[in-house]
Formats: sequence, C-alpha cells, structure tokens
Amino acid sequence: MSVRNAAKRFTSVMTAASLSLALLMPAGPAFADAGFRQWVASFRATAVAGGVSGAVYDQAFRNIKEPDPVVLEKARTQPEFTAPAWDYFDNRVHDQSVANGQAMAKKWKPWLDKIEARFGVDRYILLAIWSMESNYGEILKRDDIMRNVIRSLATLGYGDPKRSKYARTQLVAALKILQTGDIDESHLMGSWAGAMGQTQFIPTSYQHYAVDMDGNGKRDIWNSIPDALGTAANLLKKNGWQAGKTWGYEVTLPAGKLPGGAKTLAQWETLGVVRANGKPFRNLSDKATLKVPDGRGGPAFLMIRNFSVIKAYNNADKYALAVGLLADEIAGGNGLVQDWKRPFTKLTFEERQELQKRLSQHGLYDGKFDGKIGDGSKTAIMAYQAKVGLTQDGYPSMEVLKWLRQK
Ligand SMILES: [Ca+2]
Repeated sequence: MSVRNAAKRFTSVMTAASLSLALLMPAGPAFADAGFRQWVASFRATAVAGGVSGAVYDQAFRNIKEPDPVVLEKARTQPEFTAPAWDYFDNRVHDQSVANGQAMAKKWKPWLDKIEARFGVDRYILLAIWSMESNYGEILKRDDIMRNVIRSLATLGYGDPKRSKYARTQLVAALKILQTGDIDESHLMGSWAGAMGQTQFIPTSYQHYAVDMDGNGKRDIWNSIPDALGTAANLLKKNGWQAGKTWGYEVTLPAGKLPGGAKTLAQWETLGVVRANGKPFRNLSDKATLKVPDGRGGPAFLMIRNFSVIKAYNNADKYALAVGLLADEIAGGNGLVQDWKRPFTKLTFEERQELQKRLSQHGLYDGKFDGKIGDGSKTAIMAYQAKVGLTQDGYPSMEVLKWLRQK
C-alpha cells in the first residue's frame, strides 16, 4: 500500500473510531484522551502489584498518550457470524498456502528436525499453524495490521468493557515480557487484540510456552522462526500432543444412522466407517470421535486425540481441522476426497486472484490481490453482480469470473 493510501485509510478509520469513542465518552475526544491518561496512571498500581517494576511501566507508556483508534474500531466491528464451511476452508487451505508451506519445510528443515526431536510434534502441523496464524510471517510486515501491544491492550482495558478483564490481565503479562528483556517495547508488536509474533501468542500464553529455540538468550517469536515454531511445539506438547500420531482421518460413512461418542478405530471400522482414500487406519486401538462439520453429504472425519490438542491453540473445531488438512497437504497428501458442499463451481487460488484483479479494473475492489475472499471481495462481487444483472450472492464463482473475462 502506498503511503498516501495508508494515510487516507488511517484518516477514515480515525474518524470512525473518534465517533465510537465519542459514544463511549459523551464529553468528546479531548476528554477521552484525558480519561485514557488517567486510566494509564491508575493502572500503574495494579501492574506494580502484579510484579511489574515502576520503571518498566513508565518506560513502556512513555510515548503512549492516546488510545489506539484502530484497535477500538476493530473491537467494535469484529464479525460474529459463522461462515459456511467452504468459505472458511477455501481461504485457508489452498494451492498457495500448501506451496508456501512446502517451501518453508525445505528452508527450515534443519530447525524443524531439531524441534521435532525436542518436542515430538509433527513439523507439518507447525507449518500449518504458522500459515494460519500469520501467513508464514507475512502479516508481520503489514503496518496496517501490526500494532503496539501495550497500547492495544491499554486501549481495550480502558475503552472496551467487553474485553476489559482480558486486556488488563494481558497487559500485565505483556509488561512482564518487556521486563525479562526478551524484546524491547518498540518491537513488542501484535494484532489489535494483542496476539504476537509469527505464531500469534497472547502475552499469558507467551509466558507459559515461549522457548529460546535458537539459543541466543532471547525468546523472540517475532524475528526468530526457530523460537516461534519451537514455542508452538512446546504449547502442543504441554497440552498432550502424542508423538508419531496424526490428528484424524477423512472417512466415508455407511448409509443409515451411526452411534455417537468415542470409539476405537477398530470399532468404527466394524460399523462400516473407512478411510476416504482407501488406505488403512494407522493404529486401530486409537480412540476416535466422528465429526461432520458440513453436515451429511459433506466430508466426514474421525478425530483422534491430537485434534483436541490443536484446539488448545484455538478452541474451534474448524480451526483445528484446517490446521490438520493443511498439514496433510503440505506433507504431500492429495486433499479432501469429498469436497465441501459449495453452491457454485470453485475457483483455484490463481483464479481468485484474477477475480480480484478484474473487479479492481472495474473500479469495484481496492484491496490486495491475495486470493482471500473476505468482506471487501464479497462486496465487490455483489456490486458487479448487481451491475450485470446476476443474483447478488457474493460467491467467488466460475460464473462471475467468466462474466468478468468477457468484459
Ligand atoms: Ca532466541
């Protein structure tokens, strides 16, 4: 993004955030800033009681005079709807995330060997987590996404009643990270909600799990890939990762009703549940639970223990499943046998980028050509559909791309 665009964008976000601040603080932005400084001054005692030195506190806040308007805006507009399965998985498990993962597997092989040997966690799972969390570090280069963690958490602690408790706890933890000297305050950057580094750890998780894998004396999950992947491996290991085992299997189901609950893979096999790719289960005595995230007619899975371990990272089935599926493909697997239920013909990753480029040529899209179909792309697709008289569903479909190619 050009500097001018960034400035323009920042101004429009500022305006929106000032409005929402004004709603929170009837006295207006000037008083809101005074209120924030007051909050920072009064939270000092809490931080000190939590073990943060006064000097570290003052140093961390010395250049922070105002809440971060971008953080308040993000906190206000976080979507809470549930995306359909194809929407979630297509944006995470695709040609590009697989190819990048394979390139990273080669590039970091010596360190992945060491991390696997030390923690017993599968390298492909770690690569998939890295992809899901920061697109292999790419988002850390985005000035429009990366925020000062201390300022973000103080902003949420002060201005977002829903997240205030979370933010106060995380702020004390973040200050303690500065106190250890693992990173200095100008590099303590993260997402608007305080998730940090290549593998997006919130400060309390960092405290529990961060490791200095490369041995330079600092646990640097921002700049050291070995530290970041070692830290992710440590989290999974401490939450019960079973070395040498997978997360689960895509399966095909027999007709008729199946019992619920956990059973051994041998028992599932007796019930007629077999692997979708025709291969045998690896260990028939593993206990497994059946999941059909897209309902009957979509792909089905038997999840073993490591699936729930991945959920220690992010407690959502679809997150853990995306990690598992992406890991399998980075390792050379062929992907799903039974695809997600999709009300249109799927585009490849490159075709989705082409779709974005063509929408931008029509003046309907000004985001990145990143193949990710988020709200901006969907709005642009709908605007185009309205223009040419198609049903306005916002789907990144072959039908829309074919129309775009004609004009
Ligand atoms: Ca290190």
